[in-house]
Amino acid sequence: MAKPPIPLPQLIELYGPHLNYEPPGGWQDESIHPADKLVKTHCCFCGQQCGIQLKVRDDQVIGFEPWEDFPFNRGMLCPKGVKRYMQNNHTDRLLGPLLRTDNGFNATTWDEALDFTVKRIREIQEKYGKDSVAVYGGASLTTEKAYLVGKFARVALGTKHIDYNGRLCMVSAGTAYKLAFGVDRSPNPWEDIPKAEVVMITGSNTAECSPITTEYIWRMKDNGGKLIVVDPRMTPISRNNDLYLPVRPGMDVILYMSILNVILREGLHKQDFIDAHTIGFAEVAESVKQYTPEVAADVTGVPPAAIEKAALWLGNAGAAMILHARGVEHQSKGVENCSALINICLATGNFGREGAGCVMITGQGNGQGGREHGQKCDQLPGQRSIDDPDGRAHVASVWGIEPDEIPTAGYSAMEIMSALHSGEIKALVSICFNPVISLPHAEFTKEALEKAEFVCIIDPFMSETAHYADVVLAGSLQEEDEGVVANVEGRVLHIQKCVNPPKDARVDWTIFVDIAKRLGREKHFDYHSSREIFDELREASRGGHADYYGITYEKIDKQMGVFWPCPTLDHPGTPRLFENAKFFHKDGKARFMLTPYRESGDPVNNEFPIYLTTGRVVSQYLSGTQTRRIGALVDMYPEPRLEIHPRLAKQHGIADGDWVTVTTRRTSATFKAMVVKTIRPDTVFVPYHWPGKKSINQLTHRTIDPRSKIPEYKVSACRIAKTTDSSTEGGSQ
Ligand SMILES: Nc1nc2c(c(=O)[nH]1)N[C@H]1C(S)=C(S)[C@@H](COP(=O)(O)OP(=O)(O)OC[C@H]3O[C@@H](n4cnc5c(=O)[nH]c(N)nc54)[C@H](O)[C@@H]3O)O[C@H]1N2
Ligand SMILES: Nc1nc2c(c(=O)[nH]1)N[C@H]1C(S)=C(S)[C@@H](COP(=O)(O)OP(=O)(O)OC[C@H]3O[C@@H](n4cnc5c(=O)[nH]c(N)nc54)[C@H](O)[C@@H]3O)O[C@H]1N2
Ligand code: SF4
Ligand SMILES: [Mo]
Repeated sequence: MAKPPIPLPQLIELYGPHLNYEPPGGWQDESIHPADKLVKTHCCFCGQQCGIQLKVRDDQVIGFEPWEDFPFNRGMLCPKGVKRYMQNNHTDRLLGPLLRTDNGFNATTWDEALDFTVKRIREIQEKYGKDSVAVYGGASLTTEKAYLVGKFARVALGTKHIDYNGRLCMVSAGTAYKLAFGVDRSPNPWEDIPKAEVVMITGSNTAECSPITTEYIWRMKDNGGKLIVVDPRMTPISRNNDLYLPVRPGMDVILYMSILNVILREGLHKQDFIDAHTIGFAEVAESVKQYTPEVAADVTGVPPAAIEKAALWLGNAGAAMILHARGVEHQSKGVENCSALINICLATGNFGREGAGCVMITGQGNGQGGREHGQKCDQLPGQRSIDDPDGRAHVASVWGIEPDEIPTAGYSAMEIMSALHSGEIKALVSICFNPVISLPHAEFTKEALEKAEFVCIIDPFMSETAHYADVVLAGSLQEEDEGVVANVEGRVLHIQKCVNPPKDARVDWTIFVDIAKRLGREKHFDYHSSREIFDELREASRGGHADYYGITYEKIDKQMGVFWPCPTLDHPGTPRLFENAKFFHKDGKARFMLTPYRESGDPVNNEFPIYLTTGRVVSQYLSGTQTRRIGALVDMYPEPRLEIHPRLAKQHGIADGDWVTVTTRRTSATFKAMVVKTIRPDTVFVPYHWPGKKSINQLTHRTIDPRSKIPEYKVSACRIAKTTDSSTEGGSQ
């Protein structure tokens, strides 16, 4: 029977008065409330993983100091980093487990919540088989937790269906990099960026989403380098660019093939490098012949002269870098887009040297580390393929089981939600993931969760997805446990435990250990600290591409981070991959990949003539569960606005601040217009951090890239109309 969502419970009624520490003079007022200690750790939000010192008093985070010695951000922080300390004591923190009843959620004991969870898992698995229970993990978790979630699914539950929210994020890049190089990591340390003569940034709102990277770009410009920006919107990074290519959403691959066309036409490719270090050039060279700048201009909306200029700059540079993010990856041809960028860098010999490379700007806090050690449906620790017999044997020996006991590859995140919707999967255990807001076509997600026979959510906050749960387990925040993460560069960092979780909330990994014990698998989950999990992970990753064996907490502290692979204890780590153009495929060579154009899964036509694209703003983070609770951030950008060009606005009689109804093939929603000259006149943009009627994911579609399985958030087709009725706007659920 379908179970409807329960509205937000009154947490005060459930838990009684909160433990909050809110000094009258403000948390930052040192004279009134001096800190007990300053802890050097990292920001919990994006993949930049800025170093920060958190101020702690009475087991509460009360403020911060910059950490100027940490080399990546040298004390700099963005608005989210500055305010992140406010989440630790927030009145909305879940302070213990909750159970669904006929009258809403009731507070309960951990024993009761965990016993019930295990009872339901057992009943469902006995009735429908092991694979009827799926697990969702997340890339805000430390690597220890991410590793444990993968092991928990396969060893404690015995299910093959385990995947994570990074599936909505960098997987197109990951797939393309594995195909080209045999490994999934940005090849360059960020210190390479200022050394490039030309940098092309595409599909990245760098200044708002990877703010510290902006400073590396300015340094490149100060050194005399040139900046090319490709985006349907002129975001803040393009205010100082030397060349701007206003690509039409979803047409990237043609633009990049055209750039390669000009490079080859002008003979700017490096034939010696291509012959010595790559495979597949001839087919790719042939495939780009048809995309002259004139042909490409018609489709992409980028003038031929701009394509020529970009190609000449990239082709003539002694060292060039391409940086890309979700703008190219969130497409049903996200893999092709990334491969086309890699092809440009391979053809121009831009790998394995300072200031030369193609790099993805990983988004989530532990987006890199979270995708290396087995919470992906097709992967085992060390970035091993789950199909690789040697890898399975190695991991099984570390886990103390037979290789055959490790399930085969299961469904990806989107496919798990589809299988919940169709009834093939009956139950979901989800940590650190808020699919009701973050998956496309929200109505479908809600239907799927209502159909599920059992949903268990582990989160520090009552996320919108937790409203659909049978059990909500109060988990921990990043500052409440020790562990490691890997930043955008592949630099492994040490997260310090600053405080304990409040009241009866628990450190995440202990929850999995307790469930595993109740399932009779205690032998395989006998951990007493994060360090013990890390030590096992080091062994499990040993010999894989993402080899962590030589990394220790102490070494990270001493070196301010260790870049993987790091195979032995005396190995210093590997900041730049592919030195001397040696790639990770067995023959050491990189692969050119063919990148044929395909139509978007939601094409524009007469009925839906406008492109809708979605993304972020600087003050909010992802589904907003954390940042929508921090008033100072909410004030910066309180609600989603629809960015629209004055020309398109005029055609529809829309002025700045008017209500606009946007309709896609799914449904309609209403947003306030923000008329700006910085967006293509055939495209509108809405950020996605809000729930309910403010959620743009009501309108997006579920087409996925066939190889990476990423949704096409960046390309939908819509029509718009001015409305005076804002009744479809607002509301929370
Ligand atoms: N403030 C803030 N920072 C964040 C996050 C956050 O939520 N808030 N999240 C983090 C995470 S998980 C991620 S993944 C990153 C995301 O970081 P980004 O990828 O930089 O951010 P997005 O806003 O998703 O999209 C990037 C750009 O793609 C452009 N774009 C849209 N369609 C197309 C297209 O068809 N082609 C091209 N070339 N570009 C297109 C958009 O206009 C946008 O400027 O940010 C991380 N940092
Ligand atoms: N339309 C549109 N949709 C998008 C995107 C887009 O550009 N456009 N971007 C996509 C991208 S790139 C991403 S990464 C996804 C992100 O989408 P989600 O992963 O769903 O978003 P988060 O807000 O990270 O949700 C994570 C949940 O984990 C909880 N959490 C945070 N830290 C911890 C922890 O340490 N322990 C536990 N137990 N819980 C924790 C938070 O409270 C939150 O409820 O959204 C995707 N959705
Ligand atoms: S959100 Fe990202 S850029 Fe901002 S302070 Fe945190 S880690 Fe740094
Ligand atoms: Mo992301």
